[in-house]
Amino acid sequence: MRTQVGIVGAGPAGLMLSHLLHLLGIESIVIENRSREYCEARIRAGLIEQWACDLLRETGVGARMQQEGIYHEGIKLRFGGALHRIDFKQLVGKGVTIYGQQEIVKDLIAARLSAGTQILFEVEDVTVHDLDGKKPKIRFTHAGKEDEIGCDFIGGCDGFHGICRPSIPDGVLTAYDRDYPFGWLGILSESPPPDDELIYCYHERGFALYTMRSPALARLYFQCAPDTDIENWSDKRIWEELHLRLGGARKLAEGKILQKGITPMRSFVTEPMQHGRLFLAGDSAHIVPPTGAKGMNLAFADVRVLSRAIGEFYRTAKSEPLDRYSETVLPRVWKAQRFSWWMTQLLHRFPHESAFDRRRQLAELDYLATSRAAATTLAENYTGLPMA
Ligand code: RFL
Ligand code: PHB
Repeated sequence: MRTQVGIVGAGPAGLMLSHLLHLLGIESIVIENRSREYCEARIRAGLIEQWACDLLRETGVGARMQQEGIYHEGIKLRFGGALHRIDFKQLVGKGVTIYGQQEIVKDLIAARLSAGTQILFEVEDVTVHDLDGKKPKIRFTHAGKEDEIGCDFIGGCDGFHGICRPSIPDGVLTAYDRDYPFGWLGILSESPPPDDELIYCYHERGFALYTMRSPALARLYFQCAPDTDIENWSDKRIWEELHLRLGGARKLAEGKILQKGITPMRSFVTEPMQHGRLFLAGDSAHIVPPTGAKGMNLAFADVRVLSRAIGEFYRTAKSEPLDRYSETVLPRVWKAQRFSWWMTQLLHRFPHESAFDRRRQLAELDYLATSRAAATTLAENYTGLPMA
């Protein structure tokens, strides 16, 4: 098989890269080690920054998001027994949209397939080769047969546990990371969300987040120990914990728990995000803790830059924008890292914190609730910094 850009991974990064390249008249093939059903059912992100909604709409894959997404003009912070609203609209004139990542994945897969792009699901034994030369290759097994894609460029969009980043020779990449001493236990419940906006809850028992997927589907998370075994959390125990953390601010309707899981919390960046003709995008190059809701948005920001740089290469034969890919995207990556870390340290309980640390967190929350300058900083970052 031969194509212009071989893409490893059919998550938001890989699918959006293929989509944007198609709009520039550039061919790609996407390979994915999971099944289509698995990719379309994997529950993850929910919150999309305004520029990313515009990108989906402007590139013709936003129709269902426009219909079914829930637009939010603010969020609520809960601490000290009260709710405090941060009004994004008033502060920065922007908002965010709640629309499940798996719905975006469904919309992107449908668009790719209807345009005739090949997506090979359930591939195995993926390896990448000749990254330093002009004709890199991807080898894999599909339907029991060994196969190879010869291409001009490889999009390494295979997430944090993928094979692309580890295929870059030793000594090229520098990793910057931080693990957090907690995880999030998340559920999807057939029940109305407690509020029509997201509530970020600071609580003695640990952080909780109340979000949603629709007026009848709540998505609820709470901070848990990093080694928590989901088997030890019966539905009854989960609801008890959620009631305790919401602490009477809102009535929390219980419903059937459709899905539950634990998310580890990590900050990670690799620099550079490229080697030869392999370009990393999305979670394969960086991970943020979900508190700032930035991961999928960053994946879209990366591939927006990468697709344009590849477009420029085919249009003018200039490789300079591709050479500068990491340099171009990393400032945004690091600002999202900073914001995600800041939201995380502000709202969670840490094992070795002191009474001083708790007082400092409360003072910062109070500052956010009472200072227009502080709230504007939160609103500007949360709704998405301007795109270059
Ligand atoms: P993905 O989504 O992990 O996709 C990578 C794809 O590559 C496949 N793959 C391979 N394919 C072929 N060969 C191999 N060897 C392969 N190895 C892996 C995988 O099966 C997969 O299909 O990475 P991508 O595309 O970079 O997208 C990143 C986002 O998924 C991630 O950043 C977000 O989900 C993060 N995130 C959030 N981001 C937001 O922007 N807003 C949010 O509100 C938000 N909330 C969240 C989140 C992530 C969460 N969890 C579960 C980690 C909430 C949670 C709880
Ligand atoms: C979600 O809706 O899943 C979501 C929203 C905001 C976050 C994290 C997750 O910060």
